[in-house]
Amino acid sequence: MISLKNFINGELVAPLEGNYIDNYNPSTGQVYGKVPDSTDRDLQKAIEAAKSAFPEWSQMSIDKRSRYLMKIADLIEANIGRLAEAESLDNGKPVSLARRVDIPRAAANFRFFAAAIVNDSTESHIMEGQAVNYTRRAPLGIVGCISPWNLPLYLLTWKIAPALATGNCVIAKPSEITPYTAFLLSELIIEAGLPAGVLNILHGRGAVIGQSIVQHEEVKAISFTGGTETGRLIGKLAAEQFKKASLELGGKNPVIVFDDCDFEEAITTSVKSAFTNQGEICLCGSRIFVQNSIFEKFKESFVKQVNDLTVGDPKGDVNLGPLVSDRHLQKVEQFVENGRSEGAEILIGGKRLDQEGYYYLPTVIAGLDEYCEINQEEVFGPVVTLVPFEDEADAIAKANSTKYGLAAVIWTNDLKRAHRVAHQVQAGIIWVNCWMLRDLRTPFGGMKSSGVGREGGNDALRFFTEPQNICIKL
Ligand code: TXE
Repeated sequence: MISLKNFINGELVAPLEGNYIDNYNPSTGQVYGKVPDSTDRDLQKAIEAAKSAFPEWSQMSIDKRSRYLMKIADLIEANIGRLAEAESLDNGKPVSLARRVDIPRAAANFRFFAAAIVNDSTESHIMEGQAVNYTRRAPLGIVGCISPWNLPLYLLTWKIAPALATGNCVIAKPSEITPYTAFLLSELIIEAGLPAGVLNILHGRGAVIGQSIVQHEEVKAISFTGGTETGRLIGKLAAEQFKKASLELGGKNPVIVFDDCDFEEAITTSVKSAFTNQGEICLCGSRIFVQNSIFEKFKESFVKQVNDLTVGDPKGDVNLGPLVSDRHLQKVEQFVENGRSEGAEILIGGKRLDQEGYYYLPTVIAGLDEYCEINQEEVFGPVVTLVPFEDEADAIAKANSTKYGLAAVIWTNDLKRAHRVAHQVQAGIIWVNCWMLRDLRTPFGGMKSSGVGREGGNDALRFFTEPQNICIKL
């Protein structure tokens, strides 16, 4: 049994009330570990530690702060294998995917923001003959970083790294469903010699310790990634205290396939964009709109490729592992059942794997319009729908028909059309003829109910600092 600890003031400590939550292995459905069920008492300790660490950390030279982050990146890279196995054990994703994507990206996050802060600059505005204004960007103080279970270390570090780089002290709360890599990160942070109290990691339930972090008056900003309803609540609670909040929420991303696209590439990439990480990525393309003229051909080729995907033990050579939890499996299953009663044609999948663990087969659905539940709500699993469209205007209307607006993919070789459509699709991130190509300097985040705020390079540096204008009379 693996028993995790909180990371407070540079030390790994048990929760003060002594309570734990069970941690399940999704590939067996068995409990494999215990997660601290932290309370306000633990939070108070973390706040005190962060408060006393802040003066030194915030005034440290940027170069020195950057070196700490670089060191953490190096240690993550040196432990890729161990971290990838831990991430798979918690989340169910194939170990190979965690090794290739999640863990290297966590290291890249630290490295990116270590470099970004060294290269950052602030503005000055000159009033000729009268005055010079310059902008100072001050860290906020103590900030809260709350992350979800789908890309556990990758998303946690995407928040922690810019917060630390800009001189803040952090109280982080990973998802209680996938806490193991955050715990291993705290061990690496000790090895990196980060000053005590600069980063504190509290484990536990969202509605308990997560909400306490959001509401604590010493916490000046919240960076959150998770479900839209949780984000709505956090946004409200933060607003009551005039706290900054960056909310990265759900998506129901359209993939628009025009008949002039590179057909094979569109198929192969659309299979990836639908089923990578069991479809549990906010950027997954879960609604595929295909132009009428190629709909039948696309359907046939797509299903054929999905049929080749392997599902099974995430330690093996598989494309998909189990879903993250029993609760999530039931939720995905319910969406498909509701779809069936709305007249869905299940082209492939549509059921669990008949074995222990939370496995669900990659599922392709046709025969439903854009307004049915499964095309409106975030399923967040290995379920994709195929819907035909007539022309450009029809594709855009269908793509924009949900409350979400995170990402979209457009497949076409017509340059003008690509721009035209991209400018009309309501999504914060648009990929043309590709998916998931990420440049960490670019704005990252969604429109509509997919959230507020952007977490790309400069946006993150701005979020975690407060501008102060200093005007000097000449
Ligand atoms: O996420 P929650 P859940 C979507 C996806 C999924 C749904 C619900 O559709 O099915 O959200 O997932 C913490 N105050 N996404 O319920 O609850 C929680 O402990 C403060 C999309 O697992 O939003 C965890 O650390 N914190 C998504 C984090 O919030 C609270 C990724 C996310 O959990 C809290 C994951 C509270 N009141 C799910 N309640 C994406 N955008 O990538 C919970 N938390």
